[in-house]
Amino acid sequence: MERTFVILKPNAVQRELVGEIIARFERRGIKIIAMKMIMIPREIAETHYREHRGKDFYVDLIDFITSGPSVLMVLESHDAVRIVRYMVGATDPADAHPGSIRGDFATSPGHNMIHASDSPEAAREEIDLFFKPEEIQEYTLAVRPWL
Ligand code: 3AN
Repeated sequence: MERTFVILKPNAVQRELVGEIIARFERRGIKIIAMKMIMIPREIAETHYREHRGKDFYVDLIDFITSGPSVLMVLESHDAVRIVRYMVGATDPADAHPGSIRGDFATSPGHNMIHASDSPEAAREEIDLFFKPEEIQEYTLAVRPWL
């Protein structure tokens, strides 16, 4: 089993697409093991997006991700990182396939709806940045005990 970290960005909340996006993960058979809605503090956003510091979209990115509540999740499945990244689609929604979350709901790279970790190492780091260990639930799904 592998874990990945997802942010439903402020525009997902504003456009009332949170349930729609979560349902896609549930239907796929991916287990939600942590979830919360928070205003991401600026300092945490700057740590999370540190690799983009200095790029022309950096300030807009930090302003946007801290502009309203986001929904944060830890998801678990076989190959969670690759499966969720594929469901999310390309960074630029113009390149994201229809059927992917960005391909169905987003048009702008700056407001592309959702973040998902790009490697298991990044997932571990991001989960540690955003969640306390006690906020993560270890449980078995009664109907799908293999998950
Ligand atoms: P991804 O979220 O697909 O892993 P990254 O890590 O390259 O993409 O970029 C992180 C975030 O920075 C993106 N989700 C997007 O919000 C923003 N971003 C990336 N590239 C651009 C761009 N060219 N213009 C505006 N925002 C961008």
